[in-house]
Amino acid sequence: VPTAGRVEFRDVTFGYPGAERPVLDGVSFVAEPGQTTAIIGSTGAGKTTLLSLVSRQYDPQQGSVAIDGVSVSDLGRHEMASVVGLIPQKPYLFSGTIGSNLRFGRPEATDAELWEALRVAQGADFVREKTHGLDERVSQGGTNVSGGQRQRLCIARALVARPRVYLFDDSFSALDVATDARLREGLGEATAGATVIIVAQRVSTIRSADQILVMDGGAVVGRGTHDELLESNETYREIVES
Ligand code: DCP
Ligand code: MG
Repeated sequence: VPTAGRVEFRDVTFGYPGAERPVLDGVSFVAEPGQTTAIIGSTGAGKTTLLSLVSRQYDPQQGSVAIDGVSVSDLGRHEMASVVGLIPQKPYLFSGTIGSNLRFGRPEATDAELWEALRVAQGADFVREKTHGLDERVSQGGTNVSGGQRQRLCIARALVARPRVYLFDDSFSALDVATDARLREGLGEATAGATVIIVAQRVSTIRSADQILVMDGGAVVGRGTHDELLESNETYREIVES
């Protein structure tokens, strides 16, 4: 399996425009290809903000964010879409069909590839039940797709694009434990070789991660495996026990 997508943060400081205090303060870490890096931390800790710097919705005021040694600020918008696949905390659809949503990152994808991505994302059944299948129309504010279904479509959309880096922002918390486990098992295969970063709340979602980053107040206050952090990190123990 070819591997690529090494993400490196070097001493990154970032504050939202107009805000007094930085939201991220001196964040450094490496997320390796072929591995899963999980990020855990209380609400407002800066997890979504961190991911938004990888996908370059914002640029840091200090420090650098690089993918495979290239600063993300040197990647164009179009290039970015094929390098980074973000599954946002609030998943969104574009007005169009289910198929056009799934093909967003790779217009030439075949129907078979879309169905395979849907299968992995645990979304094939509900799409099959739609009268028009992949040609079913959806709209941004549409009600014919539930929140959970929307999330699965966003996961499938990212898989179709085959990026080097996958960013899952709290994509699994709303799923029941069995679906969560099944989905992540399939994802393990589908994303093999890529860099996977998962923001999560459930310990069951992150305990098998190769590396866990513990965030608190905009800083990384711990890193290690589940067992290492249980042993050494008070903040992690508090999160796990809550
Ligand atoms: N923030 C802001 N402006 C934005 C987004 C966030 O000022 N457009 C602030 C709110 C928080 C801090 O930045 O104080 C970090 O927000 P994040 O969304 O990054 O926090 P998390 O993703 O960790 O929180 P949650 O677990 O609730 O998703
Ligand atoms: Mg968030």
